[in-house]
Amino acid sequence: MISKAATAPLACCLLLEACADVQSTPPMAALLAEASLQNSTGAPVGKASIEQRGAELALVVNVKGLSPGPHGIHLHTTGKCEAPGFTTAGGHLNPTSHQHGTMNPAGPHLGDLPNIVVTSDGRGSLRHSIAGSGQDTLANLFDADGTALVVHAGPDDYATDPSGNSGGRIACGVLTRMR
Ligand SMILES: [Cu+2]
Ligand SMILES: [Zn+2]
Repeated sequence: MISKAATAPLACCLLLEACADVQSTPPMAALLAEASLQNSTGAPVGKASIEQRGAELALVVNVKGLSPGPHGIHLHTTGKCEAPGFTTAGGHLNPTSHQHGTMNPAGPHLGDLPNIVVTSDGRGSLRHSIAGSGQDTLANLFDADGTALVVHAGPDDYATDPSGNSGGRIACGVLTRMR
């Protein structure tokens, strides 16, 4: 027969374990911002969003109707997308005055992202954690002139300043803050 004294620590232990499980469940993702991407003729080619999960800010991108292969994609300094060239979006978001690219010893820009890979059906997706602490990054993303997400014709080499030699701008979307 098991005494009460022996079962009590067991029950206590189970209870603690249950609590630990609850605490280790990731917090709910909150939708912070959205962007609708358009190509050089103004046609819709996908969507992007920024989700906050605890201290993590994640950029989620889904594109369609683009040419297959890897494409450079970045956060640019100005939330203005004027087709066809999208030069109104400015350069890469770069509040710390670094050079371009994760493989550049003097890089990267805050706005630098891994290439988005488009498959033969013209679709591609990307999920990437944006560097830096949540509050600083939010302040940089949603400054007075906003931020745009820009997709390029070719792949980013992650090293060549100022834009990774990724070619022309083929799609653009303005990030709009939701909350
Ligand atoms: Cu770019
Ligand atoms: Zn860059």
